[in-house]
Amino acid sequence: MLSIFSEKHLLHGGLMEPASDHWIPGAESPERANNVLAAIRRVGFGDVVPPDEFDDTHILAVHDPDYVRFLESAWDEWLASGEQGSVARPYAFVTDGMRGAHTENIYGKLGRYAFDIFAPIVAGSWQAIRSAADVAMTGAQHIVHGESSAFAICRPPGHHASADLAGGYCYLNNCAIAAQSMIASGRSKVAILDVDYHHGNGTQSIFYDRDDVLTISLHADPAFEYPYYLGYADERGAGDGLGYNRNYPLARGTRWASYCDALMDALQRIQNYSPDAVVCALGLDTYAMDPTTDFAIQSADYSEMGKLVGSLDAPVLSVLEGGYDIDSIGMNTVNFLAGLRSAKT
Ligand code: SP5
Ligand code: ZN
Repeated sequence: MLSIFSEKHLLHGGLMEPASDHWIPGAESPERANNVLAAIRRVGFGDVVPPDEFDDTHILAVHDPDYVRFLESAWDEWLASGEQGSVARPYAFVTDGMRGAHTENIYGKLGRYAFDIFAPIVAGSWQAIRSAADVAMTGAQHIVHGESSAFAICRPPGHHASADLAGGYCYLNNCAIAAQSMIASGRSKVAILDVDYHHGNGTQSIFYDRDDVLTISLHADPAFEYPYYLGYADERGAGDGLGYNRNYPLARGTRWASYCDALMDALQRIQNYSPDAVVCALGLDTYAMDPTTDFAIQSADYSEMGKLVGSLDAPVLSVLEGGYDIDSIGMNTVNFLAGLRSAKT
């Protein structure tokens, strides 16, 4: 199976994040993608290639053009405003009844285009963000050209990013961009299966009123876990999209047995949809030892997970999302991909 990787992800790094009364190293670190790449090389899993460069067409089909231009210019605008330091981070956000569109202040814009404080911008962020979208689109093109599987090593991740909001370490929605590029290449139906520990709120929002992209997410119940405000079972889509979104909120401490039951139900729904292609938002933060989450999936379970996803009667593009146990993210990713590949051959 071909993997796509861009060194430019390194330009988005050195970040810290708040933990109660102090700052800690950001969980979404460059080491994550580096360790995934190293594991793929170590086991000789397949070729790794750099991304092709695409224009903005598919990005602008799922994101607000003003938002995309803001991400691109935010660092320069922040510097031009006279700020000093290495990180631009929002802290004031637009809520109902407030007017988001009017401010010209850089912090006003940072907050207008984010829903939390976990998507800061540093000097090289845009280059990494934009390259991750190219990584995803390159993977999508391999699927369109007839490959049965491919793996996009995207960093930063994307599934929390909506049409015009960054958050949860995400800026551009790599999975949504990949799915959109497949649609633009003539696939009439694409399914996105999100197995990250957190609800794929951005992906859900982007496709909520569409029936050409089925969105399904298995995740920790937002009643107790981030992102709290979306990801409940009664969110089923709207308008043309009614019936084309499905959420599987799962309990704290979920183990493979019950995860597998939910996954089989999700896979049956995808099979009933008979998509031309599947995009799997591959978060490894369901892992039992992940320092930031509370599920109990074991390393060997990822092989089974990959086999089940690979049993779908459609090609599968896997796209890296979360996963914060640095020592095991590589092994767990390779286990998933090897399981998937074994089902495809
Ligand atoms: C792509 C992805 O997996 N994003 C995850 C973003 C989750 N961010 C949550 C931040 C939580 C901050 N830590 C709170 C500690 C409470 N004990
Ligand atoms: Zn996650």
